Amino acid sequence: MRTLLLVLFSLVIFPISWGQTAHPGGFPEAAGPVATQITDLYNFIFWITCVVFFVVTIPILFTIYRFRRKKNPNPAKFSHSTAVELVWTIIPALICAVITYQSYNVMVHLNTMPEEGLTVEVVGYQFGWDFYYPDMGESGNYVASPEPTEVNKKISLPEVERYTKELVIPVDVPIKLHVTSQDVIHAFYAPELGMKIDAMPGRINYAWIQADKPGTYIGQCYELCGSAHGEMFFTVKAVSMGRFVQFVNEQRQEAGLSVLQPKQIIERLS
Ligand SMILES: [Cu+2]
Repeated sequence: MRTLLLVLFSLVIFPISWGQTAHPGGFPEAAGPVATQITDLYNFIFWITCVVFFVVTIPILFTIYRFRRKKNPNPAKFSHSTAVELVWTIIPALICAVITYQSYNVMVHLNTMPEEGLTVEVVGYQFGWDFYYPDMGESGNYVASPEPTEVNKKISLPEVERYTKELVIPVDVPIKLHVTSQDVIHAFYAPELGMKIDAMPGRINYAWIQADKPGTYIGQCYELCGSAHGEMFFTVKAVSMGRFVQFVNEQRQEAGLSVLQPKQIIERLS
């Protein structure tokens, strides 16, 4: 009996302590609404499965103990119970319906591109990323992320200095990603922002992200695409609107375009 209690106790403690860690379920801290919705949905389903686990396991263990052969040499011979069978069909069906409803809502939200926001064209290639801002340039004259000049300390190793291209975005603005590839299939993956989408040659995939607070978020290719796939990092840098305006104007000057007023840049975020 003491062993049984110990087993039950550890079964209870494990998921609770796991759920209370800094990164519940192993997810990185959500940095925007897309990631928050995914993490919340995951945790919601996780706790439902915990409850189901105990509701099923405890009666089974109790039954094994209570109706063991030693204490019950003459077993009951009945079979079937319409009431019980109805209960264990209807309740799981309801649980599945609730999970489906929640998942569907999140999926619709994630797959509906916002009307307003900043459009960014993401192009993957062997082995790196290009980020273009079509609305911030003039016809045929794109504004793009510059070549990296500084070592990315977050992902550098003592023996490897890594340079990553930065996708600079303003905070609290939905970013509409048009994702494609120049050569083979890659995948745009930014875990803290909750987005992973394939970059396919000859096709544009749509997705959106948003950052709630300024910060630097690591992204990487998530499709085995060749020899340097593991080095195909990028950085999403979320900055204040003031800093974003500055960035756009720097890149416009680089492209030989005129400087825009902050108001003009904000008007273009639609
Ligand atoms: Cu790749």
